[in-house]
Amino acid sequence: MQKQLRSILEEARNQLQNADSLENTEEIRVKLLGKKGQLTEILRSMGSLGAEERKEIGKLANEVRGQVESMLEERKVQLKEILRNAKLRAEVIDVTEPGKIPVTGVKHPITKTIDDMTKIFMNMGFELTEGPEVETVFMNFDALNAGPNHPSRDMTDTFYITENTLLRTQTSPVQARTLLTKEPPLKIISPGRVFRTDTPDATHSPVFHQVEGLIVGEGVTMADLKGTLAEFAKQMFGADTKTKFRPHHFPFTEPSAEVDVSCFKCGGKGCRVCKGSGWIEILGCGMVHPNVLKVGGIDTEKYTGFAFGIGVERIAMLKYEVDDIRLFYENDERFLKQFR
Ligand code: 2NL
Repeated sequence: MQKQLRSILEEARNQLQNADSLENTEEIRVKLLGKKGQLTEILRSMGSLGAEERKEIGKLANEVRGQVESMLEERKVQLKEILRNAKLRAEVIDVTEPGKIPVTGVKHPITKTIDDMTKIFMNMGFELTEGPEVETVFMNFDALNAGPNHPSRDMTDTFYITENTLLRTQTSPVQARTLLTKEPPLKIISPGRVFRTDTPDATHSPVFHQVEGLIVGEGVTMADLKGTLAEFAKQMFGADTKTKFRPHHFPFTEPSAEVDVSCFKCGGKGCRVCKGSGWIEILGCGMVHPNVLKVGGIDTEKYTGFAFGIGVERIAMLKYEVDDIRLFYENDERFLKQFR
């Protein structure tokens, strides 16, 4: 038994040396000193011994227990220190290391242009409205006074899905929907993606973007139209920007006009951007045709309105001096990162 007790001591010493976690030391404690542990087994079998021997073995057993316990305690303290140091080492931060600049994306120039334009109109009190890209022929053409034989309806200009559905060729159907569902006064802006069967080249793309606006109210006049668009031009191209309204024709407005702005690059002297003319065409507009108001059940005696449509790519190409519209859709990083 003495031998056994000494071997417990020996075992404790060896095993504790190799223990590498607090769980490990606990396992060792249980194995040696626990309820079913080796030391306990010895104490239990002491019943068969004589009184003298029992006293001696008992004393030794208590000594062994005491030593094992203090060895356990010692190893635990050591291990705690070791583990703490390892943790600290793993968490070391070199504060002298230069910071890493996170690589972030940039807003696409088309998105940025839409956002800039939309913000200008929203600051004037226009409400943002959106609608479906797949539209009915009715909303895209009939409601907008494009008669049954209007050339824009042609299969060679419009992507038809079925006889009665198509990919919208403008964002005007969003406004036509508003005319049908809401009562004046209306003041809305509808940016979005539009589709035409154009073959891609430097200035054409079958998918492009528009920002359209519509106001309907009592006493809305051409003067409101001119004032609103002149203010937009100043905010978009600079405070010195002049505007020029040229008569034009659209089926959904009467009278209609195209708007030119003085060249923001050369101020009107003539340069590459304005192709020497000093003026740049930026949008189409007009007073809403009574037929369009009537479709929405609006009293044309009481209400008038104006509307406009701006091509986003055209504005972005002018502003950022991009000479090929296709660059906007290729998403070449070398192109995009210039807009940081
Ligand atoms: C252009 C011309 C224009 C409109 C769009 C519009 C919408 C309704 C009623 C009347 Cl609901 N008009 N939109 C009006 C005039 C011109 O766009 O050349 N856009 C690039």
